Amino acid sequence: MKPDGVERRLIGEIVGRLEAKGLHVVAAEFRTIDAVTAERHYAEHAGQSFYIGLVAFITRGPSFVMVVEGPTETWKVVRGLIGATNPLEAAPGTIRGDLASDLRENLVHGSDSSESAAREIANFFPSLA
Ligand code: FUP
Repeated sequence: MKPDGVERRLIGEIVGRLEAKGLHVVAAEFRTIDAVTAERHYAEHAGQSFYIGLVAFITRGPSFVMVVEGPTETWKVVRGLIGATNPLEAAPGTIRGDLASDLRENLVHGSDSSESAAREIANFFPSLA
């Protein structure tokens, strides 16, 4: 969960949606993401016009970083709950569709494949990798 989610007091709402779906939070920390971790996480976007603003946003205050587990293809289940990247295109019923309206400040990140999940868990929770 990104800093906007924490600032807007949506930790309970968003974790509640993950848990209601049957997923388990197996690691979590309230943490201000440092620039090195943020730049590693968003390396694929380096050079894009929105990159500097994105890194500034994600490091501006505490995030609620989590690892969640489910029976199978958890990354896909989480992406379904989150909705489309652009909240204006996210379906009602999804986290972004219901709760967000800004492309940058879209509340949550979710890994987009099991390979990304492994890489991102190693970046944010090296002790679990
Ligand atoms: P997602 O996989 O949904 O997290 O989205 P992307 O990896 O494509 O983009 C990462 C983040 O960059 C998005 F959550 C929002 C932000 N972004 C912008 O701010 N502007 C853009 O034009 C595209 C993405």
